[in-house]
Amino acid sequence: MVSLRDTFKKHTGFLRGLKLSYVINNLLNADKLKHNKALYKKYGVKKSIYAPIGSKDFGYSLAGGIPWLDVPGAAGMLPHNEDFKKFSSEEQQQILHFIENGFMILKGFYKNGEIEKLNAEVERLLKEQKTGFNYTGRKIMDAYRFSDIIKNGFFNNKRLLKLLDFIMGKKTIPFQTINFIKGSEQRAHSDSIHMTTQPPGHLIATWTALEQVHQGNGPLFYYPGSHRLPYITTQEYDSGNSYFFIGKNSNKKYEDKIAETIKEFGFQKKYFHADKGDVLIWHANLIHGGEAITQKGATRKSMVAHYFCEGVICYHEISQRPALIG
Ligand SMILES: O=C(O)CCC(=O)C(=O)O
Repeated sequence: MVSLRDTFKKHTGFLRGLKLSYVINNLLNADKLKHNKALYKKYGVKKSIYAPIGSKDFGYSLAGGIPWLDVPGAAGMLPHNEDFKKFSSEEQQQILHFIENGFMILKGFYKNGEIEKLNAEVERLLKEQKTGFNYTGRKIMDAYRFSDIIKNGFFNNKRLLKLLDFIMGKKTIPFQTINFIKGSEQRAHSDSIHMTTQPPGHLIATWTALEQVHQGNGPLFYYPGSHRLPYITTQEYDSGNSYFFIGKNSNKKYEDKIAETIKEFGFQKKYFHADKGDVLIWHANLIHGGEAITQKGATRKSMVAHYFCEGVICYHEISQRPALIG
């Protein structure tokens, strides 16, 4: 007999393409959208907070300002900034590196013992079926919801949040975590198409190595300097979106567009060959992805965390959904 769960699974592809399913989900999560009432007013968006939303609703407006470190000349101002002076000289160098390249690396940010605790937590949550892999088969979403160690030790880590708030020049809001056991093998993309803000660029992400990462187990890759490209939205490629539907191949076409852009600008691919406990922080618009796994059966335990900023509209440009926050 076909179970309800199987029927749902069979149709999730269709439901994910139907804007109405998100509207229903938005209504069911009204509490996580209520902050948008004031924000829509602030940014002049004249639509319901439950309705689909996308870059078309804003035009190309930068009203509200771009992040302070994206403003030309930011690097020259930093040495005079009192809060900047409080970071260690290694962190200061990395912040300057972030401005220029769109990413920074914090070697040994976490101790081995902390990482071992985190790995044990993820294993326990999987074993107890408190969490599992999402539809991609690779991503464990929001494990922090079931574990104080993941939430307080990593996602909301005070030292990390202080740094992120400084980089963004605004208070950051922890949004989601993604744990990987194997490499993602995800094509090159920028997070700004998946987690979008108005004004643009108010998202930041951290990537933590939970074991050693080398060329064989599908390292994270990235293109230094690509964060300076204009933000690519569904208006810059043929998304196939219509009034009722999200284009069936919108994500693939987006990734094709990014592949073309990398070629056109000649960006150089780099890999993050990390040690356990190293953290890489990337800019909302840095192009990155997961390299192919060439060592059969190799694991690549890692955790990504995404942070939005307070006071901006947060949404998902590909699926045209407002972000549920809280
Ligand atoms: O960890 C990876 O392989 C890539 C992760 C990624 O691209 C993302 O979370 O945006």
